[in-house]
Amino acid sequence: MLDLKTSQTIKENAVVICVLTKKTDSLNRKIDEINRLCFSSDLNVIKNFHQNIKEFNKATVIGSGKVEEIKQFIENCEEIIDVVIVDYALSGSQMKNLSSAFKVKVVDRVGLIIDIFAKGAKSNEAKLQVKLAQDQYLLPRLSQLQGTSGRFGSAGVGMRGPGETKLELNRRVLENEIASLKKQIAKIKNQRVVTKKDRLNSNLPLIALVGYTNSGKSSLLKTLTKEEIYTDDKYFATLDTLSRKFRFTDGTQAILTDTVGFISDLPHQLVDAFSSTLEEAVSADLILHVVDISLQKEENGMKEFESNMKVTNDLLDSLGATDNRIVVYNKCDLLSKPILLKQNEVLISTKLKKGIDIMLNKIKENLDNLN
Ligand SMILES: Nc1nc2c(ncn2[C@@H]2O[C@H](COP(=O)(O)OP(=O)(O)OP(=O)(O)O)[C@@H](O)[C@H]2O)c(=O)[nH]1
Ligand SMILES: [Mg+2]
Repeated sequence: MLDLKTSQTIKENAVVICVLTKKTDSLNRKIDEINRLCFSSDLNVIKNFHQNIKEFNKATVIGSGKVEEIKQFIENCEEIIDVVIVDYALSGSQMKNLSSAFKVKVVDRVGLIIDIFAKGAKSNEAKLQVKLAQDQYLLPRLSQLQGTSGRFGSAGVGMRGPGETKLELNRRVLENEIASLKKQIAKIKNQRVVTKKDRLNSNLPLIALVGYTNSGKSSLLKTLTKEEIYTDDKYFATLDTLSRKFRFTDGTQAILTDTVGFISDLPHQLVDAFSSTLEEAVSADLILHVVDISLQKEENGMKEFESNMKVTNDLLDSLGATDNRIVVYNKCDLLSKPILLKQNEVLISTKLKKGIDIMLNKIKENLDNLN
């Protein structure tokens, strides 16, 4: 069995199954994204399989022929396959059935994303939030997953970090822990409200950097504040809300807040668990919606950056965020053609430090209009 303590240095081999359920699902985009999630979780993808689901199989999601094909591949593969990643939200019994068929552990999209969060959580608050998400993910699956951990077990990835010993727990203990975690998170949230009031007393406007994961939010904060801020070409590099004061050239100041990135089908357990963090970001006076404009590949009538924007806007709307938003198209250094901009849009490159002054003028103008 993989030693979880050293799992950051050992790469597990994975087989990926991409499940397409809607006509509008774009295969290449979905495969790209799930592979990037695997990369962000230090998995080594050996092979990708996919299936268009027409008749939904309740027991295994994918059809029995596909299960057999993948089983054969795993058995005959030269590499030892440690895990099968299914790009779909599986129930506990579906996970168990697939795991028994493949004889390796099976992890779904939700488990994989929670796992990336578990590995990246640094602050006490982020750790508590991830633990809550893990517990809420595990609770409805507990009875199926109990006793199945280990080499051929269902759980593994998705259960690292704070919650890795959970399978020994019973339902009652887990429920108590969930209640206690919620209390602890609420307490931190209250402390934050006080801190925020202090800020509001100082009358500084709050600007939140929001957007799809890997769009360049932290890079922009780094460029603006000239501070050492962690950025990485991996999904979910940032898990903690980070706020910094910023001074405009006329001497006025604002508070800039960087936060966790969005992704399509962001697990609801994570949205719930991180709600206090997200609320803080979305209660800002102005939202800078950072977009990776280099994602120009078009499928099913929509460019990738456009569908990422839709995911972000939908989540912002559902969280009740202000519609005072400026769209910051980042990574323009990777664009081969110029693009037309609307009134509330700017084009920048944090890499080449291009367009930053124009963006700052737009932000200043927007904030001045709020007063
Ligand atoms: N070419 C290019 N790359 C950029 C630019 N801005 C950021 N990047 C790269 O994009 C990757 C993601 O940047 P981050 O700033 O970590 O993105 P983020 O939005 O904070 O991502 P998460 O925290 O994971 O949600 C990094 O590898 C950056 O170096 C840019 O203007 N041009
Ligand atoms: Mg970041």
